[in-house]
Amino acid sequence: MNFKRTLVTAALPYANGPLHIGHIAGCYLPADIYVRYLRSKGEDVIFICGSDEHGVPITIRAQKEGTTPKAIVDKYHEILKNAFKGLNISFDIYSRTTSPVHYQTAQDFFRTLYNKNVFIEKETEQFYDPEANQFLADRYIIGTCPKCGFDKAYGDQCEKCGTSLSPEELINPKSALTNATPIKKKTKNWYLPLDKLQSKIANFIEQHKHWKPNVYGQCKSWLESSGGLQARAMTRDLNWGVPVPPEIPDSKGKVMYVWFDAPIGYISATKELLPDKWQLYWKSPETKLVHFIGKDNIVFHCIIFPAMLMEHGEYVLPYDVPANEFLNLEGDKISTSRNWAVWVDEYLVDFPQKADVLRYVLCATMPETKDNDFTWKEFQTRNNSELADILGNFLNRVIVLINKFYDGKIPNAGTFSKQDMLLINAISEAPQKIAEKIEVYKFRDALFELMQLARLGNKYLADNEPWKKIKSDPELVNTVMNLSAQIAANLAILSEPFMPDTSQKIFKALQLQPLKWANAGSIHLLNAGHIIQKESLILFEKIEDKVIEKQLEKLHQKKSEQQQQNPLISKFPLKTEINIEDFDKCDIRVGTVITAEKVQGTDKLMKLEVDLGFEKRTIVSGVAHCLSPDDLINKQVIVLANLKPRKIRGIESKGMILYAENVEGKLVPVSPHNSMPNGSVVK
Ligand code: B3M
Ligand code: ZN
Repeated sequence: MNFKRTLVTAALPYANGPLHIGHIAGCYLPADIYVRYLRSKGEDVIFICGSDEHGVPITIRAQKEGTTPKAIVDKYHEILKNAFKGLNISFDIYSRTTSPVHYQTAQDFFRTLYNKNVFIEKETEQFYDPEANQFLADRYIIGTCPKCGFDKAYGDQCEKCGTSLSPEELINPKSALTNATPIKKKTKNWYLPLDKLQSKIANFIEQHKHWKPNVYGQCKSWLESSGGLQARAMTRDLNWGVPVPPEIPDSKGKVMYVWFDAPIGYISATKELLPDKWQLYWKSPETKLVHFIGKDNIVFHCIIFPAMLMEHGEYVLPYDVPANEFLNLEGDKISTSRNWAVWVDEYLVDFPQKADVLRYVLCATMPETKDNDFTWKEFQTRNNSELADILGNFLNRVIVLINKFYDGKIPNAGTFSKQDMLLINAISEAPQKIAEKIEVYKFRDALFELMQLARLGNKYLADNEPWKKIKSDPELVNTVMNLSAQIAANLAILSEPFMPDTSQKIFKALQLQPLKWANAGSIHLLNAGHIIQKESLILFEKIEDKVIEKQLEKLHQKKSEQQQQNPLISKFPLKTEINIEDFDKCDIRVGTVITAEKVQGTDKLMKLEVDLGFEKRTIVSGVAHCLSPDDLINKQVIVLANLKPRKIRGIESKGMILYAENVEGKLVPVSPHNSMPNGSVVK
């Protein structure tokens, strides 16, 4: 395929929270490196992004903070935009899906599909809040989780045990809006019949075998999942979203499903950027459309959005969808709700002028083929022993030595030795080596190749020791310093996609106008006699241990603050870690309560007789204020059987029965899920 231009999109982040390093490594940084590289090559490329401002989580956040969805998205749109800017993510436009252009574009799109009879209309019963007079999204229904008993589970998921739920499964469901008991009410919605489009989509996927294996594999498994693709509702009964075009019958109160309007946001943003030329990018087969996303967005970009585009008929389809896996943090999954994250806006405050360090480290640890881990220790090591010791050190030596030996003037190169020729060859090959990797989205390898050039430069200086030979062999030193300066200029060009600030600083130190990719590979970028900057060039300062320790402290402190907000954790703080050996010392068994009676003259004590299979035991439990003997008699319980016997109110208690306790102090005996022989061990 011969493409004339590239349209690069990066997933539109939800405007309901700030950006963390996982977002950057997963999607925005690879996209930015790719785009900067294409720009440097002089290709026709545009880079599109914006805030995704619809969806139920935004309305929930608004409700929690006692404000409007509009106020939430306004706030986070600015935060997101500034974070991207601070990291030099070079979108040509960072738009938003509440823009008028977007409403119009999304409505036109919907209208076209509607008029082409693409949708099927379906009437279903949905939960409805009779007090608020509105339908309730699954997230808006709160009740008790049937799996774990958590009483604030959402209609789509229990955040306590992670089970995904449907609102029907909740025990005692209530509306999050008014606390009313929801009723079922009929409603009509428009569905995209993915089932009917299955073979068309399968065909499309088959034509894209070049996709990264993780992406292609996920698509295949969706297509092959039992029953194949299912029709999906593209509208919702909500009051936050792009309204379904009003002329469509029964459209009142309906908005588009957020995953319908969001990808259309790519088109709207292009329109906003290029009101006269946007069609060139979206409606020409000569456009290479590339979506950068995280792995949780694959189905939407590889199946649903292409299906929408195909059915619409006027637009190009994605050529590639290079999705990354997830980045973890210090061995644990990044989580907004647990505040386990490194937030970009905070990083930019704590590490001013160090956007490139984060870009470098995130690129080097990018989760390209599998999940990967970010640690602050590695951040420090990569900064100190790679950026500072290799790249920074080489460039500073070049600047300092040229000033010292030649008063800042680039010397003439003399005749080249065999080693020089090898070096010249390596310089000429470097741009292609890096380019090849970038073009197949292997950004870590590309970065490695870039650093190889700096390593080579360092080695060249170390081997030739110009600081020793300047008197004895000035001829040789002239050549060495000329070529070293040429490497520096090459590094300025080739580092630009990865570390744009650094690239600029090198150009400035060399007193060169920025050059482009096509210039790289040459050893004639700096003419003899050209004058460079006088001052030394400190590109990267070492990061000290205490700086890293502070970040780690901050991370753990935030997490524990978050946990403290959980009433159970503040009432019962987590105990210190134990070994499996510690646990193994406990002999825990299943038993059945035979008799139970309150101990006379006490409020809390209950005397129980428990059958452990091999013997019967008397055990005293402090539960009489919560439980009656009938709650226990004939019930199976769990007993800590090797607890040293102790006398309680004159009764010898041999062991301890295990109970679960909640914040209010309510106690419930723990028992095996299914009946088990008495004496069975718990481990
Ligand atoms: N806002 C999901 C996400 O941030 C979503 C991406 C939309 S891309 C069109 O995971
Ligand atoms: Zn649960």
